[in-house]
Amino acid sequence: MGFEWYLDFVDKSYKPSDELICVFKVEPDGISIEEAAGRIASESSVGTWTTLSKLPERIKRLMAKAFEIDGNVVKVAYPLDLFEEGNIPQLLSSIAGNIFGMRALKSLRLEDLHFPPEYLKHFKGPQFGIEGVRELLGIYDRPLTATVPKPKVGYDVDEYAEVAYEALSGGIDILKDDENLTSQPFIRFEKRLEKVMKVIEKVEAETGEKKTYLCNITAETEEMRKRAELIADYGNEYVMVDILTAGWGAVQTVRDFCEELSLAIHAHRAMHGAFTRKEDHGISLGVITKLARIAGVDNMHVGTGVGKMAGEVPEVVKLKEICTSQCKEAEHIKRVFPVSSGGLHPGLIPDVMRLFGMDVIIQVGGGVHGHPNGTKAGAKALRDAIDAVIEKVSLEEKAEQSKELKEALEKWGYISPK
Ligand code: CAP
Ligand code: MG
Repeated sequence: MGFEWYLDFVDKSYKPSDELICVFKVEPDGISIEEAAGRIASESSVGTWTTLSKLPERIKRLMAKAFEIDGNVVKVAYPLDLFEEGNIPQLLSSIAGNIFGMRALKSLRLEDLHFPPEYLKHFKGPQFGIEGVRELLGIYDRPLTATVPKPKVGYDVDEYAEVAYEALSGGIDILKDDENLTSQPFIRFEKRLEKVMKVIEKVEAETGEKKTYLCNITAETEEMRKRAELIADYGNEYVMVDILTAGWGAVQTVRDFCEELSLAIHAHRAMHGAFTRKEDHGISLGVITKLARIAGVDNMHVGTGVGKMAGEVPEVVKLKEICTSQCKEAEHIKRVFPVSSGGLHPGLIPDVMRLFGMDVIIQVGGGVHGHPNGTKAGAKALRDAIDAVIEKVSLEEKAEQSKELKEALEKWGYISPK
């Protein structure tokens, strides 16, 4: 129609240079794939549905270009001046905003994005990264272990501290709050932090092992700052944030004040399933994980491939690579510790370590606290399963010298829970 100009945003001969590249999977609704590609590039850069009475030459240079169309996969190049330096919310308002709601598209998925060095230089990336976290904990030659007290919410402070003591004295390195545990009436944040830090002090004195606490500060940003300051006052190493429910702007604020406080950031990705699971519509976990890394988290959940949460092995491997590969476009962006969590128990540890190797934080909640002989036995069973893999012996063989591992295998065997 005379007033449309979407095809002005399509140029298959265009060769991008130093631009942000997005890869979309799109199903048009009654229009050609070229017109759909033009709509995506237009609405996510400078355009709208109709030609305009005024369009200065210099603004034409800000037009995004759909430069590659392969089946229903469209690649779009974005001039960097479209984006405010270091601003993740604004980036997503552009490349993941209105375009998801366009009637001309039946479905749209942002599959991947590639940042040029000029864009990445404005982001801090992780403060500590894998090497820094290992230094914080003094653990270099094995995966780190974490556990979330279960039931995930409900314990009061004393009950929580008791479970923490059992888990940490049983050999777990890291205690982690669950994603929906913050400061409920029966377990206020300040009290829980105080008690858990006392437990950590006690266990470190008793075992000589370093322990730490992924303390969930998720809340409004000013409140998160207060909670982080309290955590730093107690000498803990970490905060935990539910990055998607808190929001990307909040994550960037947390990164800033955690720099002042020298606190590492554990990123939980609760809510991602609302828009990552459908193959044809939404945003991929690869995009989420790349954003988390440039925003500067130190740990990031990436799935198990074998546990209760969705996410098959190839996806888990891809997400692990996004966390652990060197960032060649920006050397300063450190590597992120991948966290494997969700339905794990000792019987699945060989699978997890085959997937991840040593650079992984293995989080086991139910698989520790559901042990027939309680949390402490569950912690030891987990550590013994990891030792079995490192010693290159089977779990059954290891279980001959580990009652706790034997009992875990008797209860769960090698099941992959749903
Ligand atoms: C795992 C967990 C984690 C999930 C999150 C839970 O507990 O604490 O939040 O792993 O999923 O609440 O389910 P269990 P993901 O060890 O008892 O399963 O790691 O995929 O983001
Ligand atoms: Mg959880």
